[in-house]
Amino acid sequence: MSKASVEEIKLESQGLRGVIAENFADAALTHVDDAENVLLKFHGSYQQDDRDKRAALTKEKKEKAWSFMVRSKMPGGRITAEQWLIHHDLCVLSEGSLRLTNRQGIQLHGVLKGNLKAVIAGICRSGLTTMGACGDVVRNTMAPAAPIKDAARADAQLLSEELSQRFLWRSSAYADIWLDGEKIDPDWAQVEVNPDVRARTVAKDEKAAEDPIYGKLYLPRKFKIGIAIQPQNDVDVFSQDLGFVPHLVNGEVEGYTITVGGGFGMSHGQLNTRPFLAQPLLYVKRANLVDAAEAIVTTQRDHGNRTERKHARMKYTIQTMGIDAFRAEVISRLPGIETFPAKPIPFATVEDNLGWHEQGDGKLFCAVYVSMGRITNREGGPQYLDCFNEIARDLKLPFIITPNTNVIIAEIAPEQKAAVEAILAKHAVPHADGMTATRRVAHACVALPTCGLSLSESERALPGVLDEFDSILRELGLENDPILVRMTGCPNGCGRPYNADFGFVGRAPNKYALFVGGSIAGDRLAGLEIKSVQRADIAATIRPYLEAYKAGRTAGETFSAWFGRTRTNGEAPTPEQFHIELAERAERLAGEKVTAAG
Ligand code: SRM
Ligand code: SF4
Repeated sequence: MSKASVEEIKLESQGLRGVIAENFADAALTHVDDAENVLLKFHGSYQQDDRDKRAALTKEKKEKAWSFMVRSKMPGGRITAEQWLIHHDLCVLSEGSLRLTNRQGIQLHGVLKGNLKAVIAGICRSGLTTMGACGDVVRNTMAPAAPIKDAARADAQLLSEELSQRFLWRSSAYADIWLDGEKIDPDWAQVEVNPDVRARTVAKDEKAAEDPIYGKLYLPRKFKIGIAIQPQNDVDVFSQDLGFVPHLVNGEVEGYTITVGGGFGMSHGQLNTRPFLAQPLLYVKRANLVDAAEAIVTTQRDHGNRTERKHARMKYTIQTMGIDAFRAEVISRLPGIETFPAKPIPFATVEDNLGWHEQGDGKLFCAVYVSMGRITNREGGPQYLDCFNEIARDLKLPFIITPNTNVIIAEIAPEQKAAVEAILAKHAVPHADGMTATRRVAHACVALPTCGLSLSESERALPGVLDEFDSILRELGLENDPILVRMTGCPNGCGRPYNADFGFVGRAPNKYALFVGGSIAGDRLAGLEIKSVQRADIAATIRPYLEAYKAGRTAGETFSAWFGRTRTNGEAPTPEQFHIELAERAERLAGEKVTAAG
């Protein structure tokens, strides 16, 4: 019998139920089969194996070291002290650390099959959820991290909660499998949108019924939403399937510009796959925004490619339909709702506001740098696990996970500042002030040893690469210049490398494709500069770029602006530039000219 496709698995799953419960009830099974693994993603978990052990186990003809990754969702990265403490305590049922994600979620790795139910139930009882953290549905909604009390930020956070609520999948399978049927709505699913919406979307017992938004087939592929407030693009809004940017009139949010079609996954050498930045679609008044989001999600549901998963993201749907036809389709799904042309949305940076800041209501927040988003106690280094545990336990302060995988400690009364500082110092948590601007904003995806798709190291490699960057930057006096470096272990692009100044994309062990020429504002794609750089050659490879920048920049010019001015004429890379390195392309073009002339 041929292997069922993902579409068939979804269709036959009875509301994403499958036989997950039976699989987990059978203690003799060490892992689940492919179909159950597909469904498990919608519940917020991935089956993985320890790749550090894989080769030795294979050699000994032993089974892989199976375990599960569990991903918690929290719109805008908001997590209370109690919820943090619950995640902290759940670490004992995992490999022992928490991994902050660059979509403001939290992952636990290495959860054994027998512990998965307890971990998911624990997260749900904390008031958060893992439902829809992965799978072909709307994922965790991102929102600006900084808890500054102003109208735009308050509304962006509320919107992220409304969107999360609207796009939760509806089936009792989740409660039945993980919570023994108990209904637990996460805190943010209690937000009232309006009575009609609430009545339609609140969790119901719909055992085999069709999901009101997703139908029986759910979406063709994952779907990501982010909200950004100018000029800070911390959520990397142009990398999202669907982005929102608020506009204020008389100090109140009047409406949002909507962007669509961002997405970063590609495959090395497969010319029909590539990253895209989102493009403007419409401007919509605030009251109609969640409905507009639903019109876009259902357009993708109905027009997305369901035969080729590599072409199923909304970025390809828009390329196939054309942005004008896509817009017309969305508008046709919004009868009676007025839409307007998108407004300009210039941004300045994707950075977090690291360090201490005022919230604007008399309280303070402190954004703490977390190396590679890994909350662990490092031998001879920062004791992140103990530090945040103590702050949550003793000071009861809420946290916010940032899109650059750092932690904001929020709602700090001025008289608590010294206590926070003391706990950070006691646990050797570094202050971002002494760091290069590059280190402050750099990010790597998880990759080895847990990610089944990684081709090279990323989280474990970037700190060393940053040491090399740091030493060149300090030597050249560029330590305060914002130069965006990102790394991923494979071309799927989880570390968002394709809009960085320098993006390292894993090809093979110790080998990276080098993309150069994105932008610190996240609004320009980088092109493939060198197909394969050995890990050991990275420092020598980047040095000439930094030297040329130092020599050629005008006063105050960022690396991104300099590269655009001198190397690409400010133009985005052509589609083929994601696959063919610049030198090779230049040669080929020169060859074509010779042929044409001859
Ligand atoms: Fe991702 C798959 C980790 C953000 C694009 N991503 C994966 C998996 C689940 C591997 C797998 O499918 O077996 C990784 C689990 C590794 C592990 O061991 O933990 C994984 N992705 C991550 C995280 C944890 C990286 C991080 O360092 O933070 C991020 C989780 C965010 C979250 O909380 O939901 C994460 N992934 C991203 C992003 C960035 C973003 O969303 O802002 C992208 C690029 C944007 C995009 O989606 O286009 C991204 N991940 C992918 C893709 C490529 C999708 C595509 O369109 O081709 C895959 C592979 C896939 O879906 O087939 C993937
Ligand atoms: Fe894994 Fe690749 Fe994503 Fe990194 S980019 S986490 S290696 S899928």
